[in-house]
Amino acid sequence: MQEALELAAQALFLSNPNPRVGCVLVSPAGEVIGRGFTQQAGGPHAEVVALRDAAAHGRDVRGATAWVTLEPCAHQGRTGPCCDALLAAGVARVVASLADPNPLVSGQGFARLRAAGVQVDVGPGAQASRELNIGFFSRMARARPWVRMKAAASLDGVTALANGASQWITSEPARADGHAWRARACAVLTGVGTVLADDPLLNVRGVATPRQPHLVVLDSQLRTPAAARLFEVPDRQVWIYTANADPAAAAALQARGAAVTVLPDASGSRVDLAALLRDLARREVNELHVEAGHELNGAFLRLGLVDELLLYLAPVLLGSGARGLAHWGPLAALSEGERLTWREVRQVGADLRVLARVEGR
Ligand code: AOF
Ligand code: ZN
Repeated sequence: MQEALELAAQALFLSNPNPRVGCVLVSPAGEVIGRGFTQQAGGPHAEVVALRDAAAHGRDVRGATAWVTLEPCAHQGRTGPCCDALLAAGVARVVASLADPNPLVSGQGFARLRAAGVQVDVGPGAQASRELNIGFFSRMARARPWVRMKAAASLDGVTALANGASQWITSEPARADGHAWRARACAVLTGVGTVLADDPLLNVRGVATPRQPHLVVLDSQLRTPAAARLFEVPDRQVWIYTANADPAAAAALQARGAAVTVLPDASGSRVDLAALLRDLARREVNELHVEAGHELNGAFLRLGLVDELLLYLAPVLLGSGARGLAHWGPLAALSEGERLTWREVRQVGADLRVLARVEGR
């Protein structure tokens, strides 16, 4: 199962919005006879890739055990059911890390295999498989993406000077690492303030990836310039969410290829962030990578919509009068703070990378 998990990790940038799944086929004699991991959406699943691998080498799969990091699917989606492929090949036993949370599949894959006389065992590698697919599980179980907020700050938590200057607080290795985190996300999200201030591309650069994450821009008044550079990135969609229902304002952005969605909150002047996350789940966003300024970061935190923080801390102090990571106070008591648990702290180049998860997620 360890090898199946390593295969699954190879689908990290590839299989979105499909879960990252790995499969190892082992003969009755104990030899590995096929390996596979999930391909691009619409392409074959891990089990089918492993079966094809075995067939390509002329290896007999009858009586084999399939070690797979997720329940084999039983439904007809973009591809045919993996259960049927495993049964047709004569697999005798399936060991799966955990059940597929997709309601189209959940439990039915195991049931179909057992009904056909296949021995099914569930559990090994469950935690690692779930972590690898944290966004997929979030979308299936909560109907919203896993929200990872990325920021770069000084050691004293400053993300920009009072005059807005923020490029570049952290060093090149930390920025490159940030691109790898973008690459695994289904979508990157930012605010119109960042678009106007930096004219960013917000795509993946310097990391080999077969696909680009889509881009979400929160723009309550539709101030995104039609000439913004973000429209020049090929092979991704741009989704603009707004509270401005003026069709003429939307038309110029639609002409640049963006999809414009009007989703006001109760005040009517801002985007409803909870509804936004529901809509992104509908668009099959598993992991949402938020790279925004302190206002939008604060709005997400205030509403309890952040799951995880990815923070790069540079060895510099930038002092007061500067902007923090998120603007969402002032709090009346320490107990009102958002509590986190450390996931990982490591050095990346000259900077520290801190992964912290909101308590209870
Ligand atoms: C598997 N093995 O490697 C993966 C599975 O539209 P489709 O046909 O590609 O099906 C997508 C669904 O299949 C996805 O939502 C999830 O439930 C399951 N993913 N299943 O047997 C795999 N990636
Ligand atoms: Zn499948």
